[in-house]
Amino acid sequence: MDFKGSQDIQTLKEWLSGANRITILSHTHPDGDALGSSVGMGLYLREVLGKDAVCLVPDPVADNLQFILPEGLPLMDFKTCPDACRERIAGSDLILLLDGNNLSRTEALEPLVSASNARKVLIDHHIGPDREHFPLVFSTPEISSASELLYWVLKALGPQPLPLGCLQALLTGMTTDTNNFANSVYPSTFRMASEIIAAGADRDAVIGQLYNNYRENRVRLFGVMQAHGLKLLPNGTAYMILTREILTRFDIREGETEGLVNVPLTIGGVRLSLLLKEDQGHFRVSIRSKKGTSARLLAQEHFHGGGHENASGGKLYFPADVPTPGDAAALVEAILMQYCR
Ligand SMILES: [Mn+2]
Repeated sequence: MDFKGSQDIQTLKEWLSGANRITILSHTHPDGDALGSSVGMGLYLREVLGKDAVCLVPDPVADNLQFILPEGLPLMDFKTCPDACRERIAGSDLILLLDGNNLSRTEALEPLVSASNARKVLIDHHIGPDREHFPLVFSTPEISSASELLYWVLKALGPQPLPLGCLQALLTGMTTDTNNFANSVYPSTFRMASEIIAAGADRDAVIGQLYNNYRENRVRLFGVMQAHGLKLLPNGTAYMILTREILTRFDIREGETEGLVNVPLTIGGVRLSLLLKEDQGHFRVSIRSKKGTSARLLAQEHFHGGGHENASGGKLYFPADVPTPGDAAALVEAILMQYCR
């Protein structure tokens, strides 16, 4: 993963030096990789290049990921301050999208970004990069995360060493997308981690914040779902439905169900796991699979979504896809039974 000497790096360097107001975007419901890469980029732009850099996300940052956000790097979210976000996007001379392959992943921000005259750069690891909106694209699907891709891009941009806060954010983003080195790990991923830890990043702190800092309610919800909510189908697929009722009963906050969809895959013989989470007018759908079964195709074909081969997501709308939330289980079972024969 060496971008040194590449024409795209040269172009990025020129665009960065010619820009002052730079806005870093990522996708809706920003996860650890979206935030880790955004923060890594933001700190690089501020501390190394001295730019007016701001991170901008479509939705508020989940409480359990707040620790990624450093002081001194502004982050705005569109739900909380739409007018300021509109102004910021309109007044930017460079816009970067991280951890999203398509401008549509920013949902409500899409028309604002489309209308802006800023130069636009995409840095992402999902297949099918949006070259229509982004004339400059760094897209590598054979990599752990947007955070890792950005690490190699920033290394090529230089100068070395990169600020420690930037490295720490990238390490955090990569750790969440690989589920702590469990999936999507490449030789370059270990090299990145090794270099960052050697540079002084605190991996114990990252692990402590990500995996040993949950609220009791979240742990109890996982127990209840595993005992009573998990449905196993005879074709090696599994699903769980988080209804509004159970989310309310356990006082579950944004981000706190992260990881639940992976649990059924720990069972031998289960090759695909699906989680439905009730939202306003739709279910958010998360899908994880083992090698050889495509989570991406299932999301594309049945849930208006997409993603990675073994980790994808989408939506199930009511009443468009399913008459009422209560009918979702039957529909999902039929889809899963037909999908994995
Ligand atoms: Mn990612």
